Amino acid sequence: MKPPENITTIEQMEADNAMLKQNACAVCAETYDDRVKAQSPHCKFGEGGICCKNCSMGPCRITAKAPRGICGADAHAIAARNYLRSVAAGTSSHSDHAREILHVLRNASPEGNYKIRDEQKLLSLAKEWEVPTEGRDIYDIARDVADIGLMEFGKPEGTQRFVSRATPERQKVWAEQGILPRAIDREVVTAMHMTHMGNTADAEFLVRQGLRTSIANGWGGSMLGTEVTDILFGTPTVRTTEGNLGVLEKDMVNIVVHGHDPVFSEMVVTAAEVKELTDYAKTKGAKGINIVGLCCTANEVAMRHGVRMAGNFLQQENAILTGVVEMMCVDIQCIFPALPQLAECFHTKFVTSSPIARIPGATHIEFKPETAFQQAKDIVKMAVDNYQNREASKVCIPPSKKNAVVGYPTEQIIKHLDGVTNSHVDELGSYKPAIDAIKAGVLRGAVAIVGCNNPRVRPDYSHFEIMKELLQNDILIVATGCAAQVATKAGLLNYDAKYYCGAGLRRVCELVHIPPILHMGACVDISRMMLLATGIAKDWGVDTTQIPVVGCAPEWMSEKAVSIANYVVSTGLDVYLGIEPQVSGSAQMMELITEGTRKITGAGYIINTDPHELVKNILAGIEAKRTALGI
Ligand code: CUV
Ligand code: SF4
Repeated sequence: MKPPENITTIEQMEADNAMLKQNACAVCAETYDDRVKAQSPHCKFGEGGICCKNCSMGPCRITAKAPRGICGADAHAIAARNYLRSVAAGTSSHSDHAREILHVLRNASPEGNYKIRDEQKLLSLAKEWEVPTEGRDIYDIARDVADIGLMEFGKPEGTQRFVSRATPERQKVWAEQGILPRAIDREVVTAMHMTHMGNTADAEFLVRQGLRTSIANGWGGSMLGTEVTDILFGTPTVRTTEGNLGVLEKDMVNIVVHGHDPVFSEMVVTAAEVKELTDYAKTKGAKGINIVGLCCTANEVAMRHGVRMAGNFLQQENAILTGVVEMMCVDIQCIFPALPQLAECFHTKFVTSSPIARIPGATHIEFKPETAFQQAKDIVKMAVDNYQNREASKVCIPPSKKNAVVGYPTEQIIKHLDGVTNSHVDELGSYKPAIDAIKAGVLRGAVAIVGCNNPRVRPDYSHFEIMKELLQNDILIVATGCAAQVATKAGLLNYDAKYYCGAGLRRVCELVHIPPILHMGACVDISRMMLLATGIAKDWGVDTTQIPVVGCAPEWMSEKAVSIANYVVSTGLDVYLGIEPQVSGSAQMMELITEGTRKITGAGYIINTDPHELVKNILAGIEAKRTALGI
């Protein structure tokens, strides 16, 4: 049987890229693969994590001849300090993003630009935090909830509130191991302090602080980000959309929203629907305005509005190379500084909006919540005005696009498990049907596939191969971030993907009417995955570390991913990595991240750069968990 039309191949995906590369050559534009060549071979010291520049006696590089830095720090101390700094940066990124959104919630008002869309979620968070709700205005409650959320960043004592959502066993582990996170800022600052010249040189304690700092992300900043985004913009529900560069339209004004913070992209999406602007686009000869997303912003707006997804991380240059993007507007994180220069080879306007992501060559329009809607309308108008500058000779849109079903937060997953006819979503739902299917062996387990794509390996290929093979082996997949978008581009997010599934998984998908890969959102929404695993474990009556559920980041690249991998391990779930963390210059660090953390949290990394081998590792890991559970 040949694959259904809705599923593509890696070769087709690569052919699209090659076509756009030709367009780049035609305008003499440089792209990431040129820079990969220029940067190769990579610096061995950096790769192994054994270059230290934490003080100006250095930089110090560790070799056989020079096994210690000037201060005496060895390879283990240096690699561990660098690693902890990555965790701190990743935690900061997700958490600072969440903090911005909390400020928006704090200032939300019925007359303002931002309103409360999910009152239910706000009320249940208020209840969890013991904020009085009886007879109060919803916006007053929002302000109190936001204030408490903001205190999570800097409160002088206590630990992160959301850790109480973890299994009791997990909370005990964290407390006993001394890794319960205090205020988010405190953990990041402690990490920076510990890694200052002349502080901690014992790798194990740096790894422990990495776990603690990461829990402040997964069970702190990221979880706050997800909750508050749902409150402000609505908890996602299932909807159908499309993905890949074929969503760009030849005869429409194309605007790409790229980045992470929905406070910006939500407003641009809303502005693009304003009749006055779509009419204006028509006066300029376009058929309308086409908003598409890129990177995690794509996930956010697809899940809440069905906005189509242009692609993932390594497709950001490709979007501009199509020659039909009137404007790319970005907020924060994962944005190539190369983009303004590339945009100059075309008519594309490149707009930055955040004071913390300024890029030379960009048009900067600082986005403010108070003036958001007007600013978004101005931005959209600017894109419309740019339509007439498009050069027909430079247009090249790969036709590829696939249908995708998106929008599976935990609330939605429970609802499906309850039976599609039962439309209410409340706390009474349970994961029992999924647990029964796992116990019966119809499903062997579940894997969360997350993270970026990366030219260190054949981009998207690792994701694609791992997904297909896991489906064949009756493993349900949940996906976020750029991984979810590989699934989108490949056609694996639609019901036809059951073509790849083993008999058991196919039966489950048909029974509860889900695609075999569930799109759970953006990278901050990996917090949803932690709650999913926790919900399953609680309903099972075991700890998270016992269930046959693991994480996998086949092509991760960012510091956020390092922080995520750490909080997933802290939650007790093994993490399978297709890219090696930059600590290989220290045998002790390699041991600590693969085995050492098991003694602390019960989980660790399994690293294999060959996707097929990694799948074997995952399957073996899942079967071992099953055996231990006696199923
Ligand atoms: Ni935040 S972190 S490339 S966009 S998943 Fe995509 Fe997701 Fe990695 Fe960035
Ligand atoms: Fe070298 Fe030590 Fe300074 Fe690092 S902290 S640069 S190892 S002297």
